[in-house]
Amino acid sequence: MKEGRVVRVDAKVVHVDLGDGEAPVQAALRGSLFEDLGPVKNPVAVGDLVEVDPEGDPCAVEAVRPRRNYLGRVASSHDPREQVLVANVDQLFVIGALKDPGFSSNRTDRILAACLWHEIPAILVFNKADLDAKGKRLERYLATYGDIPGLEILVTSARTGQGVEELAERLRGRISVLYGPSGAGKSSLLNAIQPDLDIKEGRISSYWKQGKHTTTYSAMHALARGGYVIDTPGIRVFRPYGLRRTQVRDLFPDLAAYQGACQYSDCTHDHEPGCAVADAVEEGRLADTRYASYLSLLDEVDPEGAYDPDDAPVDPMG
Ligand SMILES: Nc1nc2c(ncn2[C@@H]2O[C@H](COP(=O)(O)OP(=O)(O)OP(=O)(O)O)[C@@H](O)[C@H]2O)c(=O)[nH]1
Ligand SMILES: [Mg+2]
Ligand SMILES: [Zn+2]
Repeated sequence: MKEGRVVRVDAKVVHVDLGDGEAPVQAALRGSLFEDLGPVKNPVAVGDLVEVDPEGDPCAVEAVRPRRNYLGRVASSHDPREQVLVANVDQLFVIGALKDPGFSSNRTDRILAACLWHEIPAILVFNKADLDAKGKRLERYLATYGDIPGLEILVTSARTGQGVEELAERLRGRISVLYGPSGAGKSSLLNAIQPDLDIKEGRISSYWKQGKHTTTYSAMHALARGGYVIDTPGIRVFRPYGLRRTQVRDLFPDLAAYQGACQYSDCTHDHEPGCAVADAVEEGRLADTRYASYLSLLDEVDPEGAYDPDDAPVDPMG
């Protein structure tokens, strides 16, 4: 039995790097891995440490080691189970473009909240700085994100190389994920850091100003300076899985800073009188986009009252 790291997951096989300098082996998934999954969709994700039997016929993943962390989300609007996106990572870079495609604060804020929830350090990257020559857009976003406790920000351009060296240094020696919408430049940034990765880059639709979902599966790449980085397909929506209503407010540190000033100590900043968060938004001390993201998430995790992850729907076929 050998231990290895999952670097890619296909429908029927996973690609496992055995750390022997050879190309990853392709291993099948044993049916037993799908037992006892509960409301989780996939037993194995990129970044998982697995045991494989390379002599087996077929070579198969026998076991998945316990994860030190992972990022998950609701699988899709048709599938309420949790989809594990990546496992065992040191940090996640949320890549947004300053222009083409437009920056989505709602999606960004949800990913940042999910990273806090899963205890994965997140760094926010504003890419395509070259398309914001006067820095007007950046200025606006820095006003929103610049003071969020614990949030680091990088400004890059895969086109001009701005900030690329900084990003490369942040990746050195760690296991990182690049995550964000299609067309933001995740693959381009990795190629700018290390051209021999030669990852396929897409184009931006000239009409919709959106990416074309060029990267179609998550893949972990080894970096020449040391460390690994996972390039992921562009996402459309991000719905955190299994959150309770009262947990959401702690995942927005800039809002949480006002908690003690609200009239009710357990204020959800939704409808309560004397809410310091609502006041701060009103007075322009807190970005209305952050508040809107918070309220949308609050609304979604708990449309009807108490939410208990143990009651999460389980796939009847599961
Ligand atoms: N002007 C400019 N264009 C960029 C920059 N970074 C990437 N692009 C362009 O944006 C388009 C999309 O880049 P990709 O790297 O494929 O984007 P992605 O985030 O990997 O997209 P998906 O794989 O679809 O999720 C390509 O045409 C790139 O050339 C940048 O910093 N400035
Ligand atoms: Mg890509
Ligand atoms: Zn409040």
